[in-house]
Amino acid sequence: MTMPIRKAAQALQRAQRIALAAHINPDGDTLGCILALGHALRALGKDATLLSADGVPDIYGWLPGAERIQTGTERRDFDLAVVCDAGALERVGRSVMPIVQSAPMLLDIDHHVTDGTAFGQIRVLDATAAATAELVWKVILALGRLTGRDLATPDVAECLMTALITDTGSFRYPNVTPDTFALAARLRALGAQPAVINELVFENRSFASLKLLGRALDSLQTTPDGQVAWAVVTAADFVEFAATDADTEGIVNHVRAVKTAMVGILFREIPGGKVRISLRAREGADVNRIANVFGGGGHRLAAGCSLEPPLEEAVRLVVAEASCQVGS
Ligand SMILES: [Mn+2]
Repeated sequence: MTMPIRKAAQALQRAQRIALAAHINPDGDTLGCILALGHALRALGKDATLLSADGVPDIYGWLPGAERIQTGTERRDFDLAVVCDAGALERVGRSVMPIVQSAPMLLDIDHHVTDGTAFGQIRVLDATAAATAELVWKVILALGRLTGRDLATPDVAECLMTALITDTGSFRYPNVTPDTFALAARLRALGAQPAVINELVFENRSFASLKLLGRALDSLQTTPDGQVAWAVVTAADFVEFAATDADTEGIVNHVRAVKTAMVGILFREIPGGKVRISLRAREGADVNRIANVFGGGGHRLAAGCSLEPPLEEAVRLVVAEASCQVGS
């Protein structure tokens, strides 16, 4: 057991009132992590408050305990706050920030590369973990050893398996390690069912999201050498299907799937707002560098930025920068 994991488990054991916070635009990893910790803490008779400033997206509404997640609370009596998968403290969101900051002790559990944005008195950080769930699992095991309780329940397993599946693209991304599969095997043995989770998360889409996917693919274009592929969702598309930006989740992966594409880009013209841009790269390209040019950021293989309208100008600028960077 590493030092930070022991310290984290001790802090959880000592605390009675604990706030657990997800990041904004919550994904399966951040939600799976706070829910798994919540189950473990409740099993120990502790008062666990689960917070997600942006609520719970429909595709995660079935997760055990998801109905208990709150967007905020007036309470400021927590003796410990835990933030999972956030990258930076601000990413808990404006409504949750004062709650987390009111706690005398803060625990940061994360697999994001945190150059200067790590926070809290206790930090369980490991950039080699495919999902923050791998670290939360170790903390839960350590807490179980400290308290003499078996906290590895089927509910914990289902939440953490969902985190692994969503953060690894169903074990398809380069972040997957032997440790990821070892944990997946443990969770499967505890009853988590990857087939069911995959169906609930990936085949549980809104009508609008599939119509938007159709519109986006219809707009698909590439540079003459095929190395940069892009697609657009217009403000008119959003209005026609009464869709929100959340309905465009995952479309960019279809854009990057073009055989010749090193970089895939999805442009969304948000009605009355900015043009939001998601970028995905294949191994060998770096979309973080492209996003940085426009004031955005992310990782080498996945990044984002936003530009002022008009859409056509945003497309022209970003595609030009991308094709310049991939050398086409
Ligand atoms: Mn994550």
